[in-house]
Amino acid sequence: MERFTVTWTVFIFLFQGFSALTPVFVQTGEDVVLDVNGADCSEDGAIINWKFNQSDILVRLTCNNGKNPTVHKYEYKERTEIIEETSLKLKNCQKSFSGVYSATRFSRKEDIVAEYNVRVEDPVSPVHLNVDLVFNTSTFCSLTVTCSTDHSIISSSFTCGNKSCKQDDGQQTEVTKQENLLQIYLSDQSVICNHSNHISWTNSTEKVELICTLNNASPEILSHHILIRITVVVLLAAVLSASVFFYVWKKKRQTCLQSG
Ligand SMILES: *[C@@H]1O[C@H](CO)[C@@H](O)[C@H](O)[C@H]1NC(C)=O
Ligand SMILES: *[C@@H]1O[C@H](CO)[C@@H](O)[C@H](O)[C@H]1NC(C)=O
Ligand SMILES: *[C@@H]1O[C@H](CO)[C@@H](O)[C@H](O)[C@H]1NC(C)=O
Ligand SMILES: *[C@@H]1O[C@H](CO)[C@@H](O)[C@H](O)[C@H]1NC(C)=O
Ligand SMILES: CC(=O)N[C@H]1CO[C@H](CO)[C@@H](O)[C@@H]1O
Repeated sequence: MERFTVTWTVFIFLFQGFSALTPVFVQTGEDVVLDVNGADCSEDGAIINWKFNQSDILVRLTCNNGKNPTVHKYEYKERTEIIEETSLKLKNCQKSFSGVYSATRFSRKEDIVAEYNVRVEDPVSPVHLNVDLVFNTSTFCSLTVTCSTDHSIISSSFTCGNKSCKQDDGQQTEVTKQENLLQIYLSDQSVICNHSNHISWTNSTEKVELICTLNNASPEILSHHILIRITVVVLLAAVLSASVFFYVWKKKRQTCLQSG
C-alpha cells in the first residue's frame, strides 16, 4: 500500500498541473488511494465528481465553505470510500475494477482535475530454472537453461570460458499471455530466471559454476550411468531366467508325481 502511495506522490510531484492519464497498478485484494491532484474544494457549492470509465459517477462531493464536503455515493458504493476530504479510496481491488478513474471539478464549468488508469493485477506465479544441457571441458563450459512458469517457457544458452560467461543469444524475454514478463539473463556469474509484472516478481537463480560442476555430462558420469543401466538389465535377466527355470522345474515335478 505505502509503496503505491509513494510512487504516486512522486508522480504527482513531477507532473503537477498536468491532467495526463496516470497509470496506477494495484495488487488484487489491496486498496489504492487516488487524489484530486490539488483541486480546490474551499469554494462553497463547488462540486467534485469521481467517475469510473468516464460515465459512471461513483461519488459526488459538494464543497462546504472550508468544512468537510458532503459525500454522496452513487455507483459501486461498496468499493469506495472518501478519505482526506476528497481522495477516493478503492477498497479490496478486483480485476473488474480496472479502468479509468477521473475527478472532475464543477464550479462554473466542468474540468477534469485528475485521471488515473488503474490496473489490478495478481502477483506472478513462481518460475523454475531447469538445466537442459551441460557440456564442460577443462577450458570451457556450455549450458542450456529453461525458465518455465505455469503458462510459458523460454530457454537460452551460455558459454563460459576461463573467467567470464556470455549469453549466446543475448538476454531472452517473453511477454506472457497474462502480460507478465519472463526473462533469462546473466548477472554476477549467475543465471537468473525472472518472472515479473508491474506489482511483483519472482526469480529462480543458479550460479553458473554450480551448474557446470553438478550437471556435467562428462564421460566418467556418462559411463557411470551406463554401468548402472547394464547392472539393472543383468539383474532383471537373472530374475527372469530364475523364475522360468523354477516354473519349468515345478511343472516337470508335477508331471513326474502324476505319472508316478
Ligand atoms: C472500464 O474500462 C476498461 C478499459 O477501457 C474496460 O476494460 C472495462 O471493461 C470497463 N469497465 C466497465 C465496468 O465498464
Ligand atoms: C585461459 O587462461 C589462460 C591463462 O590464464 C590463457 O592462456 C588462455 O588463453 C585462456 N583461454 C581462453 C579461452 O581465454
Ligand atoms: C526481476 O525483474 C524486476 C522487474 O523488471 C526487477 O525489478 C527485479 O529487480 C528483477 N530481479 C532480479 C533478481 O533481477
Ligand atoms: C567443469 O567441471 C569441473 C568439475 O567437474 C569444474 O571444476 C570446472 O570448473 C568446470 N568448468 C567450468 C568452466 O566451470
Ligand atoms: C523474490 C525472490 O524470489 N528472491 C529470490 C531470488 O533468488 C535468490 C537466489 O535464489 C533468492 O535468495 C531470493 O529469495
